[in-house]
Amino acid sequence: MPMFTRLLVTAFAAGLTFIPAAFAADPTATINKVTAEGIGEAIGTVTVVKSASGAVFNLNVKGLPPGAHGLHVHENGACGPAPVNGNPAPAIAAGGHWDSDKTGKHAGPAGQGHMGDLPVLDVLPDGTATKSLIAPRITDIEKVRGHALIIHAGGDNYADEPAPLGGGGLRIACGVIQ
Ligand SMILES: [Cu+2]
Repeated sequence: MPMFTRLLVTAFAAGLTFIPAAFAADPTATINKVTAEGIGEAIGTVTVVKSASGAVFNLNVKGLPPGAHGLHVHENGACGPAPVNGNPAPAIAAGGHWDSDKTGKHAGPAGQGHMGDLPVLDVLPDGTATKSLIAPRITDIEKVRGHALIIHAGGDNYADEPAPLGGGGLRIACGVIQ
């Protein structure tokens, strides 16, 4: 076989060896601050990994107000502002909570509501949070790709009462999971 052809065959065989492995990186997102004006500075990352207990959201963020914050996977892979009652509001483009089972209810990570209901994110007094949070019902981590991770201004009581969607209110940070 001529050298040129032999090289091609060798390269093709090597390609066949590697392509099926597909370099399947875990789902990940850069998280940015969000305001009514748009998408702001990057404040950290999330990577989603599989475990026997469900999907694990490994968060590493900074620059947030200390305390408890509602944390959810929202439906759309977008973080831009959009009008609410005529006024622009942060990250409305992300849509509502990711609700793949069409439950229409917010029930927290252990409940039978939105698939995107995650554990509350506790931010330290210095504004940082480095956490591994488990979503027991998300068994296929590939399904979180194309959705947005949202951090809310307020906490989350894992219910729609007394306030809808856990009461977290405004969206303060967002990242599109890819
Ligand atoms: Cu949310």
